Amino acid sequence: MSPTTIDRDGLLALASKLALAAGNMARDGRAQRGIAKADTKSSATDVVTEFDKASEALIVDGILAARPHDAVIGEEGTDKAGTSGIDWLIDPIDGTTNFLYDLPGWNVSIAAASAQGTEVGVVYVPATNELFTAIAGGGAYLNGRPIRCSDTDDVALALIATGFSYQIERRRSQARRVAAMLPQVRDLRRFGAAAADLCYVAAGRVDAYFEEWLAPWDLAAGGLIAREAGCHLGSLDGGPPRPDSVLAANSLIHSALQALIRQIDDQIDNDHLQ
Ligand code: 2AM
Ligand code: CA
Repeated sequence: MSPTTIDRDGLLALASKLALAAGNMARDGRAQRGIAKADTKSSATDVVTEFDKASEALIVDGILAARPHDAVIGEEGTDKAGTSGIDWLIDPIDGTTNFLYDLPGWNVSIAAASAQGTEVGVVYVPATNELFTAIAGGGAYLNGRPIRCSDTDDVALALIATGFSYQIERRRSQARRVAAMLPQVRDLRRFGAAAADLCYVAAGRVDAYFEEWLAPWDLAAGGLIAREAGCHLGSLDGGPPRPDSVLAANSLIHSALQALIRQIDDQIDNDHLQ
């Protein structure tokens, strides 16, 4: 079912309130108590802490208290169907490795979507007190001030963020690609949190970001924020962005960067066959 009128301002206010509460809870709890124990998920380096679970519980409880008929999906296991036509996608701590090591950049990412696509997105970065927000068609904001992507028009001068999978074989191919890319761009950055990376493209702090094998909750909020900041979002192989392939860049370099990545990948494939 698709809701007839969507209260986007209300959705954004709720998402912002819960992202701030969950992020501050995790930041303060970590500072006061430390991390007692980290479990692993898809690989030995894919971790989850008590704070990931507590953050998700706080957010899900807050959404369902305010909007009991919405659907809610969260990385740490929430999967609740709804009847309102609004679906929430939550990453309660994006960049958990940063969180584990007490590095900045980890964030709380919350998006609400309808059948038309993502309606609102919020990414809160507690270490820097930054709340990135967007409403579909309404622009992107950082702590209430409008943000725009960069206007760098030359890939050779572009500062590019990327990330690597938790799976060893995937990391091997990602390492080959970035080794070939490094001499052809200004530099690379690996901040370690997909949703924040997308917000940094939105704010012009990097010129582009690409990554593969993400999950839907890594992309939903940050993707809307980047798009609303004037960035072009696509996949590495052309067409719309997908969690398993996303390339966000200012529109001046998007296609050239896509072509460079394709050329590098083709070269790697050729070398492999010889
Ligand atoms: P996480 O911290 O929530 O696990 C790191 O490059 C970024 O990609 C982080 O945002 C991380 O999210 C995400 N990520 C890395 N590998 C992933 C995988 N296999 N599945 C989903 N997300 C992944
Ligand atoms: Ca996570």
